[in-house]
Amino acid sequence: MEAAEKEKISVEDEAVDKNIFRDCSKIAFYRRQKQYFSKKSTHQALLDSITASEDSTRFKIINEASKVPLLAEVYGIEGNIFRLKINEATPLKPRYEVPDVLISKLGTVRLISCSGDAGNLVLADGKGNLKCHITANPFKVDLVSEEEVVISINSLGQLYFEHLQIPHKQRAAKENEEDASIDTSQENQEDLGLWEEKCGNFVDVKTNGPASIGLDFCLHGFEHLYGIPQHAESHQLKNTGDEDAYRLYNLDVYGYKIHDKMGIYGSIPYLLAHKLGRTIGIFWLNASETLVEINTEPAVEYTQTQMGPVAAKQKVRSRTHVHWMSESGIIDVFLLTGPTPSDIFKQYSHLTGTQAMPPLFSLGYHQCRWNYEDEQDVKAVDAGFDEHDIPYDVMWLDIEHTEGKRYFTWDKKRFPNPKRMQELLRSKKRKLVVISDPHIKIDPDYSVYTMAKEQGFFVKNREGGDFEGVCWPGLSSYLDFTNPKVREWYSSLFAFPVYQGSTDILFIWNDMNEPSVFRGPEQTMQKNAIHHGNWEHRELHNIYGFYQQMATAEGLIKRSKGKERPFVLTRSFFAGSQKYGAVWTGDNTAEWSYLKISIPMLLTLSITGISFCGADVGGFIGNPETELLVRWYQAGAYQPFFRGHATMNTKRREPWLFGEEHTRLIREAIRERYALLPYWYSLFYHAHVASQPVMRPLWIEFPDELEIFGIEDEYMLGSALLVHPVTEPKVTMVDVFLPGSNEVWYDSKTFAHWEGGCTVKIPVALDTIPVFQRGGSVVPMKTTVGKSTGWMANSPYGLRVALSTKGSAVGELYLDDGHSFQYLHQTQFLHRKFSFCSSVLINSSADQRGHYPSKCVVEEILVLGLRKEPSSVTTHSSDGKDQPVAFTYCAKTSTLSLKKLSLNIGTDWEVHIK
Ligand code: NBV
Repeated sequence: MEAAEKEKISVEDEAVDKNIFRDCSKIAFYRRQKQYFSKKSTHQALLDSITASEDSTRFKIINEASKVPLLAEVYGIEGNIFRLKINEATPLKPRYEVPDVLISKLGTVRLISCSGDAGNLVLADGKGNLKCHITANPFKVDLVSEEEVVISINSLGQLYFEHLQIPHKQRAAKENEEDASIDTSQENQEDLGLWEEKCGNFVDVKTNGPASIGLDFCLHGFEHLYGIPQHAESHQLKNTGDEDAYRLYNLDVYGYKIHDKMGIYGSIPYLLAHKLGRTIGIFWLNASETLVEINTEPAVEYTQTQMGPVAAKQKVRSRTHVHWMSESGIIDVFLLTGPTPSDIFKQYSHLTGTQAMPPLFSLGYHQCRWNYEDEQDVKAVDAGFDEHDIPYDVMWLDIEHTEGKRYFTWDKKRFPNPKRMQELLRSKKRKLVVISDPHIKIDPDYSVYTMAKEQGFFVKNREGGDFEGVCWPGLSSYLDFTNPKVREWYSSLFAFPVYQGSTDILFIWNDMNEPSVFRGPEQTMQKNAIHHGNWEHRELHNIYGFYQQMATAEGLIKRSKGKERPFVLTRSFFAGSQKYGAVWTGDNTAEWSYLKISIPMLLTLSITGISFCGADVGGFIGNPETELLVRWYQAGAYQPFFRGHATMNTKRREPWLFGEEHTRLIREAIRERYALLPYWYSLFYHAHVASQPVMRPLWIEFPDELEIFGIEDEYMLGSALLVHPVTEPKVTMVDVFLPGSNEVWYDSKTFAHWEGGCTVKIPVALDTIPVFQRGGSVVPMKTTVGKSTGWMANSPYGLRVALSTKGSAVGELYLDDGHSFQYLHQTQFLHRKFSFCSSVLINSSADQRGHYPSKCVVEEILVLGLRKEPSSVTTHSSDGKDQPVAFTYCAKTSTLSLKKLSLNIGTDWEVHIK
């Protein structure tokens, strides 16, 4: 082990060192904004300066104290989205505007000025769906949708904009006095961190001086807010008060504390709010350090005496104030007006793109450990799965597989023949994932380093040399992924002839890309490091990891000449990362509380676009007790990205090391995952084409049920399955809330059923995973489970039809080759629709464009909730042939079971029950 590594591990064996990481009170721009508001100076919109172009309306805003003009631009965007940009009208130099996140062509909707004068102005889209009322003094915007004020901007007057200035030392004292918006007096300089700011032992020298921005939003009638990952916190956002805030700053926090608002690996500055009848979203497109304060004012009922005689009783709606503050950049905010949760997901993906369609193998089980030691180890672990009849798809290699942490190389002693090892995995229809971090060892004999060095591809320090920081390989430089040329070059490193020892079953894991810099301020890069285009790191810190994953995914696509779908897991992420692959929740701990928090953490990622997300099964740090490990496998089997992982000094924990009974339980959990793969894959297709999250909080499916808006110990997978993982030790009973008073729910194993709208007590043993199928749904499954997804390509399907209270059900199945882009370019896919109505189950096409020569048949059909035993069951094929079918009926559970069928999945047919 090298020195850098030893040091890191010994530091990190301790819990999170709070002294390394900052809270709001230590962040200068937060303190500055707070101080400013106590002075109450306002902004005025100069509405007589208004100009309109094809796609935007512009006007100036003046701060009454500084008199510095700001330029506001208002846009209507297709799909009921409103965009407000505020920048300095004439900045000393350009301010950073986040590129590459918005998908290329945002259709704009022309906003027409309907009425107004210099004091007020109303803009509306042609259809009158969206109106925006601008008040000049003090500046305020009300967003009106369907005649209801939904969001007000700057109603608390927290618009804040530090204009770029000539460095104070060069500035005339007179000028200094004139600017009353910021107290720049000498004694206040250091405390306010205007030109310099301390962070631990570091001094952040700010060439551009203070440049922070802020704005408040009032959400009328909303008390339930969600989003802004990543925090190890509850799904529903909490009130922060005035001295705390959710922090968005990508940091490597080993063993992060739970129920904390500190920033961890990734940031998505996107918040959702939901109330009865409407869901909205605020997307704050800024990649610098960002803080979000949330404060809800509950509804108040005033009595006659308080309000006077006018109204006997008046109710003031609840509202929530959201205050965004960023260290630099511009104000560029998108307001998504819903009104339904489904609309919100479409609106957000219209801006940032949808979830990449994952290759099928990546929805199987992944086996990881830091580290699988050598080829022998890999072989033995791989064989262990077969010996114990446990399906798995992917073997993972952590940093030790490389030659001294030089990515794209292999440790020759441990992995003398990487291709041979991959051929072994290939013969089992399995894959390999290896790690590739963004730091590059400074070593003149390492070709990746020398090539990058020669081309000037590293992030620079203030002095113009390459930035150097310590990470796993020792002293390293960091690739500047913000530069498109660097991305292009980096992606070319994945070409098979360049990446020696790689084959087409090798996929990639990007870690440490916050970026993590040992001994750096808060374990990351200095904010004044310099990127492509001469931008400081502070401007774009939160998007660094996004770019690495983008370049990696492009590399994997390119190596296959555009044919194959990539798989890239990233630790750091930003808005839009969903387009490039999967995200996991980093270094969690093998404790029950971390299993529990994985649910809200994943729900939050899911509703902010990242459907493909997961948490390390078993907990990365420490040794889970056996019961916890089993429960974690059971939960992980029902979470989108399913990978077991453990850190280096932990005991081995392959699924068969805990005695026969526990091996059986883990095998069962993993097999349940594999049996449900057709459903998972169809959900991912839906996320990919229709923007709907795979893992859903209950409020999305039941938006009119106030009592469930805060539930986060259970969730929906798609709209058909409700999962309530057991997350506590020695539990014999769990309380499961089954929503919907008109719904019926079926236990997925026993087929017992309950009416919705109440909490039921479900007895649980160690082999119970509480999963319920919603009446009215059809879930496609596989009837047999193989060694890996590859073995199951042609295996038969089963359909589990759960009838609604009205005796009907619908569902879908999507399938394709599971790995290529042919589904997109050649419409090589099948998208089938199942509907059960009036005792007939129909398999029909859901998308006529698709065609795929599947040999698969539907072998089993289970109908749950069929009240009467049928007298006959016949299949009816599209060529007009009818055939009687043998069936069994269980009166106790009202279940009809059809077996040994042979109905082609891709053709139209019907099953008639009489
Ligand atoms: O590469 C080693 C680990 C990795 O196993 C883990 O999953 C990452 O979250 N990595 C962090 C770096 C070091 C952790 C102490």
